Amino acid sequence: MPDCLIIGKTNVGKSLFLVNYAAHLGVRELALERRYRDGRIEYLKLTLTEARRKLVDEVPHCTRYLDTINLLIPGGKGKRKIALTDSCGLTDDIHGEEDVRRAMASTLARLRAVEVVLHMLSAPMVGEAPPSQAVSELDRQIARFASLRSHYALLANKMDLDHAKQGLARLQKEFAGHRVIPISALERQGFREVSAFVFHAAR
Ligand SMILES: Nc1nc2c(ncn2[C@@H]2O[C@H](COP(=O)(O)OP(=O)(O)O)[C@@H](O)[C@H]2O)c(=O)[nH]1
Ligand SMILES: [Mg+2]
Repeated sequence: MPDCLIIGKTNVGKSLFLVNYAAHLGVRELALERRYRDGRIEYLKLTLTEARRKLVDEVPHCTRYLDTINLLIPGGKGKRKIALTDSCGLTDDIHGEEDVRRAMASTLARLRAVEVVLHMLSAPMVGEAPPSQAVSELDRQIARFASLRSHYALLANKMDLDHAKQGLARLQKEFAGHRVIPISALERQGFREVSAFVFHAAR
C-alpha cells in the first residue's frame, strides 16, 4: 500500500486536514496507528470529534509521533488504498527541545521513504508576509527534496481566510512547475482535487 505523508510547518493545518479529509471520505471513526520515536506503536480509535479535540491545536505544538490512518481514495471506477501519515511540524530554527528535534528528525526520515508527499502551507500566512519572507527556505527545501523522489503536491491551506488568495498566487509563482492545490481543511474545500492527485499517485 502506498504511503502518503502530510508535511509542513507547525500550525498550517496538517492534523485538521487528516481528520476532516478522512471524514470527507466517509470515515466515522479514526483507527490511528501511532508510532513513537523509540519504535513503540500504539493503536487508537477516536471519533471525529475526539480526534479534532486531541490532534488539532490552536497553539502551535509538535505532534511528537507519526499518526497513520488507512484510507480508500476514490477515483476513476475504483478505489485505491493508501496509508496517510500526519507528522511533526517542522520549524525553520533548530528547536530548543531535544524531544521535538528528534520528532522532526523522524519526520524527515519518513519523508525519504514515502511514495506520496502532501506539503502543506498556510495560504493566508504566505499572503500576509512581506514578499521576501513569504516562502521560507525550509519550505523550498521540502519542495526540492520531495519532488525529486515522490509524487509531490503542495496544499495551500486555509483558503477560507483573508489574504489567502494573494498567498495562493504567490505560491503558484514561487513553486511554478509543481502542483498547487488550494484547500480549506476547515471547510473541507478542495478535497476532491486532493483525491484525484493521490489516486493517480498511488497507482
Ligand atoms: N480558518 C482555518 N483554520 C484552519 C484550517 N486548517 C487548520 N486551521 C486551524 O489552524 C490551527 C492549527 O491546526 P492543526 O491542524 O493543529 O495544524 P498542524 O500543526 O499543522 O497540525 C487550528 O486552530 C485549526 O483549527 C483552515 O483550513 N481554515
Ligand atoms: Mg498537528
